[in-house]
Amino acid sequence: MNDTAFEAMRRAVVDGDADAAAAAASAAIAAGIPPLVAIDEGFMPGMKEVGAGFAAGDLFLPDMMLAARAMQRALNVLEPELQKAAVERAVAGRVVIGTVAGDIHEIGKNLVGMLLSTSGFEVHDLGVNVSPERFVAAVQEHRADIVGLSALLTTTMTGQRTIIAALQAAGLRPPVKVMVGGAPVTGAWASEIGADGYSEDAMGAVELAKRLVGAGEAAR
Ligand code: B12
Repeated sequence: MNDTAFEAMRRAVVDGDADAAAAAASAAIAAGIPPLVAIDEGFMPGMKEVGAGFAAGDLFLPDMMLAARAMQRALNVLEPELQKAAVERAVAGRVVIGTVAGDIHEIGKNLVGMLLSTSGFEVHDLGVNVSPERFVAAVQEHRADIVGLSALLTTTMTGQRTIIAALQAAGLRPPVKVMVGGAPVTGAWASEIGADGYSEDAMGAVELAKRLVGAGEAAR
């Protein structure tokens, strides 16, 4: 039964059909499928397929745009379910998150922000195409514990290094921790640029953020 539901989710993203994606997300909720399972096993495979099709030259930019719109609609439907799972608790930490300059990919960043927020973090999402100066100003304004930097392009991931340097130059590092992510980002890259951590997905990002806040407190 779930296989049919996951297939409908995958199909909706591949077809770039936002209405079908929203309907598949609602159906998942009605069937009691946990939202994160729907995302990982239903919608994400569709997104990966579209990315691979684009890389192979079988799909084009408009296909990726429609797929992204469909996935975002599904996330919007699932978000209240994720919120329901959240419990009221003291703020776990303050996070400033954004996609680096030159990069407009936002779905992964949105998902990470959403899960951090349902896990008790105060999240300030700066959006996409964010300059190093804006990151620095937001960290100061919100007294952030952690900065999350998303980059989906091999050409923009170098922006993560620039932002770390800008935070350093502003005298914010340490204590502010930096976590990085996005499809081309790896643990090795995170170490190379002096980030405090990397995660390949949103659940991992939450665990990482908790660890980083714990480490920050221990050092104080
Ligand atoms: C959708 C999409 C788009 C959409 C984005 C729309 C939107 N509103 O976000 C549009 C159409 C705009 C787009 C444009 C382009 N794209 Co595009 N896109 C994609 C696609 C298909 C899916 C990305 C996505 O949303 N995935 C779903 C989310 C949930 O996954 P995610 O982003 O990876 O995020 C997860 C993790 O990475 C991690 N994570 C993400 N951020 C963070 C941050 C932190 C702090 C942490 C800890 C973790 C973390 O957690 C997330 C949740 O699990 C990918 C293919 C792929 N496999 O990634 C190509 C892809 C990223 N795009 C690609 C390219 C080439 C482009 C363009 C240059 C195309 C062009 N010729 O114009 C432009 C660039 C535009 C720009 N300047 O940014 C290439 C990149 C190649 C490369 N190595 O650099 C890819 C890999 C496709 C491919 N296989 O060729 N794209």
